[in-house]
Amino acid sequence: MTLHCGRFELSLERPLVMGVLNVTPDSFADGGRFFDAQSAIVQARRLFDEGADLVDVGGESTRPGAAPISEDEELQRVLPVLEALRDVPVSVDTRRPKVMQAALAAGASMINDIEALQAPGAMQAVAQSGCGLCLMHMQGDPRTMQQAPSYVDVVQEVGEFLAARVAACENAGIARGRIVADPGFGFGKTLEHNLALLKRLPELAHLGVPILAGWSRKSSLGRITGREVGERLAGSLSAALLALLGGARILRVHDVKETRDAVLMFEAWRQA
Ligand code: YH5
Repeated sequence: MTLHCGRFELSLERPLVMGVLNVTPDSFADGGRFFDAQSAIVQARRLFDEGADLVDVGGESTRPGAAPISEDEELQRVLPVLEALRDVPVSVDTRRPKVMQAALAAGASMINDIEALQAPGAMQAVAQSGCGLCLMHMQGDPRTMQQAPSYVDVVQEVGEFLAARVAACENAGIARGRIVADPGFGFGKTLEHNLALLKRLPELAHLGVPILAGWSRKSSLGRITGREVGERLAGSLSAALLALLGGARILRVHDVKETRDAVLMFEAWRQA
C-alpha cells in the first residue's frame, strides 16, 4: 500500500499528513519576492520538522470569493520554492497546465488540482510525468461557489464525479497508484453538505483510491464552533479524527504538529 509520487513512494500504512503552505506576498515585508520565497522555504522545512509527510504549495488563493492571479504571477511565486525543496515530497495546488508542467520540471512530486484536471491540457501535463495526483470535487468556481450550492444527494454526486475523473485519468495513462480523491470540503458546499460528506465518507471507499480530507480551519468549523479562523485548532483536529474514522488516508492541514499527534492517537486506537 503506497502512493506513487514521482521519485517518492509514500507508505499508506498509516495516515499521511499534508502540510499547507500558501505562497502569497507578505504585505508587511518590503524584501519583495526573494523574501517571500525564503520565508516560504523556511516554513516548509518547519512543517517537515513537525512531521509532515508532504507539503502542499499554493500560489493562488482559492478561498471563497478570492480574485484570480495571472499565470506569470503564480509561476513566480511557486517555482523558487519548489526548486529549493527538491529533496522532499511537495505537491502543488494549481489548476493551470503550464504551472503543472513547470512545477514538475522544478521538482514537484504531486499535483493537487481543485478542478480535477478538467482544464484543457491538464491531463496530458500530468500523464507525461510520474507524479502523484489529487483529484478534488468542486461545484462551481471559487469566486461564486458558496452562493447557492445545490445537490440532490451530495455524497452520491461527489462519488460519481470522482469515479468519472479517476476513470478518465486511467484512460489517459495515469496509473491508479498515483491517484488520490478528495470530496472538496467547502468547495461549493453548505455546512450540511460538508457534514453529510464527513459522516458518509466510507461511501467513497468504492473509488478504490486513497481519500484526502481538508477541513483545516475552514468556515464550516466556524459555523459549528462560533470561532474565528485563528481559533479553530480544536475543531480542525476533531474533524481530522472524524475523517480518519471515515477512512481518510491523507489529511491536508495547517497545524501539522498537532495533527500528527491526532494521527498517532488514531493509529494507537486502531491497533489496540
Ligand atoms: C482541500 O480541501 N482546500 S484551499 C478557507 C479557510 C481555511 C482554509 C476560511 N485547497 C483544499 O484551505 N486542496 C484548499 O478559512 C485544497 N483539498 C485539496 N485537495 C482552501 C483552504 C481554506 C479556505
